[in-house]
Amino acid sequence: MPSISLTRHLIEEQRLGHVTPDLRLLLEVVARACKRISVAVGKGALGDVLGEAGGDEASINVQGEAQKKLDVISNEILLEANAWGGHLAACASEEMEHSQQIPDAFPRGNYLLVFDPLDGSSNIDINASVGTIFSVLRCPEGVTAAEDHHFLQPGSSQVAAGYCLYGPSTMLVLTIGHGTHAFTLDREQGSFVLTKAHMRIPEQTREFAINMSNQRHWEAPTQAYVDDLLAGKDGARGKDFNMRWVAAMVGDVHRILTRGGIFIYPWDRKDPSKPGKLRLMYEANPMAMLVEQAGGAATTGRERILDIAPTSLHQRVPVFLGSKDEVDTATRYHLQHDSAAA
Ligand code: AFP
Repeated sequence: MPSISLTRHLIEEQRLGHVTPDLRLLLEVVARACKRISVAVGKGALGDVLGEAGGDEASINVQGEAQKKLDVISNEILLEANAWGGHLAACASEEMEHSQQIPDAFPRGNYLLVFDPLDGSSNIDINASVGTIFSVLRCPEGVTAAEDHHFLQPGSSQVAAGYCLYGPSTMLVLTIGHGTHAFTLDREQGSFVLTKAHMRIPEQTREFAINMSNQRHWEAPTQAYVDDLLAGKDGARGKDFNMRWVAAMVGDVHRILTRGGIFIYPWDRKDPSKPGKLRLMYEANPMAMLVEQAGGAATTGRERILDIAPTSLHQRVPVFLGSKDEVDTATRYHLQHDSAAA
């Protein structure tokens, strides 16, 4: 069976009218950047890429989080690749306060790219999985100088979404709205090869992913839902559950796309001003598109993530995503709580 490269897959999708030449070439540029990030991540302690950025003075990003060297390196790789890529009007990143237009001197296109250049970067120094998450939107008609507010489109407007998982193997998982497909990096050839077409998430699951250390800070319906998972076959759910937590969204989502499960990062009162930890534009939205395209579901516990009208580039949302029936059950706990409280 001849292997199908990412390039061939995207050309076949273009022939089917599922992707424009410009978007195809943009996705190839992003994939090449992810290959370079994979090389940098793979160097580990041999590559002077570990630890905090900024030397003696900790470098704090717009999220108020200490930046890792690889956060900065990965961001630079994606910016540089797309400056000359020729298919972007502007890009935005977890690591940058504002979006960045493609300078006039560079070739420009009609798409907006928003990304988390290195998701799960607290895993870097312990050699655990990390990843890059990206989302592609159309630049609004007639806009020649895209600004932050042009990115504020609901997740249902995404034309493509994907992640690259830097784990034991490097895998690119991508959707352009016609299924979710996985490609594995063939390091000898230097190309991504299709290894799983049309990923499907089982509708039911016995596996959940959540950071249990925050339990005392969750709101009542989240507590009730997780308590019932923990009660197992002796409780309301009548079956036992297992738990996993990678602490890198890309790793947890990839497991769910591979074998099912539910991933939860709920609202908690540790910082009541924040409606959740995960960011809508470059974590929740792209992952929600990938999961829905694989037959799963993604909500805030109350509403479909892809329907949210964004209000700011770095806004945060609660996230419940994965096996459709389980996400529906978790969402029902929250909606029933609200209607009882009303
Ligand atoms: P970092 O990029 O700061 O490691 O955060 C990763 C993340 O945004 C997401 O990828 C994980 O699912 C989640 O945070 C892990 O959060 P905890 O540190 O609370 O486990």
